[in-house]
Amino acid sequence: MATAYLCLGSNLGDREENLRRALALLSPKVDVEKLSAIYETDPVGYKEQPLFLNLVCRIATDLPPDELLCFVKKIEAEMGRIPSFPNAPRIMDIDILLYNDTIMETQNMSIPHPRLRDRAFVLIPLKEIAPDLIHPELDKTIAQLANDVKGRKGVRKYKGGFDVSAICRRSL
Ligand code: PH2
Ligand code: MG
Ligand code: MG
Repeated sequence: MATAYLCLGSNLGDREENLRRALALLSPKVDVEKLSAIYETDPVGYKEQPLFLNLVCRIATDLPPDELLCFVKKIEAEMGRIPSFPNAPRIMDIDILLYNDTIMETQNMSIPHPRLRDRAFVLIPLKEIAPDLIHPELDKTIAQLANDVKGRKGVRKYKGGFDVSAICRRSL
């Protein structure tokens, strides 16, 4: 079994329901072990689009990285995501942040996620569930990276949110 971390994001349609549905679709191939809170976040990159809801989860899986990527892409497509320009609004985006201590780069994916280090909307939720985790390339903890990242004001705890215990028994 491998341990990996995923970031989920949605800024179209019923964002909360989209997160809930994506988490449900991840099992049974992926065991969602731990979930952050949901955060409402200012769009990064292309700014003229709705606010995102983001969360991060820790998963256990037997899928190797390339199969995990195929699996999450399939969920995005099943949920109605239409391929568009980079950073475009989306019903669902599922990014693989970390996979064990793996450092790898292929045509389709890089692990750790190359923009993890710059993104407050990833680092702040990730710090909530894995503050002491070491980024295998940067040799810094997630807490250190989250405390130093720019744009922290653009990441706010979301007031709504579903009962995570229904999805994940070991969540916060
Ligand atoms: N995803 C992006 C680009 N910008 N901004 C926020 N706040 N949240 C995201 O999930 C996000 C983004 C590309 O995947
Ligand atoms: Mg993304
Ligand atoms: Mg993506």
